[in-house]
Amino acid sequence: MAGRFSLRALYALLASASLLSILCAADAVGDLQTKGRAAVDAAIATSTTCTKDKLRVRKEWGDITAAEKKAYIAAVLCITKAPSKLSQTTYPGAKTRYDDFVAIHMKNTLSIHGTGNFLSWHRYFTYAYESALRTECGYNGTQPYWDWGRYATPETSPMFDGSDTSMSGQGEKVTHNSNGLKPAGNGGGCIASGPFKDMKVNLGYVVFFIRMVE
Ligand SMILES: [Cu+2]
Repeated sequence: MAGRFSLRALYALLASASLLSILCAADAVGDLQTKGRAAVDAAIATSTTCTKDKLRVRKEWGDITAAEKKAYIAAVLCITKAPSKLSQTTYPGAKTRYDDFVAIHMKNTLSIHGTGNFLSWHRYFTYAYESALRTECGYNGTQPYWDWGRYATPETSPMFDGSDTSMSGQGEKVTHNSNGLKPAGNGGGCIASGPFKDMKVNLGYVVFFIRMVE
């Protein structure tokens, strides 16, 4: 029995190590994208409404140029400064156009998470945000994504290295007790580097909203 268990454990270990090596050696997201592209091209070939010029190909942050990163960052900074378009009666906390997206997500949190429409809702939400960057902030690119499996150390990755082509650096080290949402520790302070270090956040933790309806 013990011998059988050991063999099983060894097999499981080898299988997971093998899967891990596949995921690490190949870019799993890139691979999926490459394989899916043939299906997209086939659909475009037979469609009169879905044409190649409308195709938006999203790329991983590490795969886009410094100029593309800066164009995206400029568009996000633009949307954080543009005024809200939502009803101030219904959404008094939304001050900027960026806040509009946060507010809509907060208001719908209980019906779009842990539900069957999770993927479709967030897919459309991402499309709407990407479209707002393009039509309201002059952005010509697509919404970049983060393939977090590529980077063993986030702090040195192109996404979070704190450079002017990153989304931010590490937060300041602040010794704090648990507030019920984040554990006690030495971190979690304001972002001190990168293009968004001075970004003002107008809407807070969704946990307060959840507590209100409980
Ligand atoms: Cu969500």
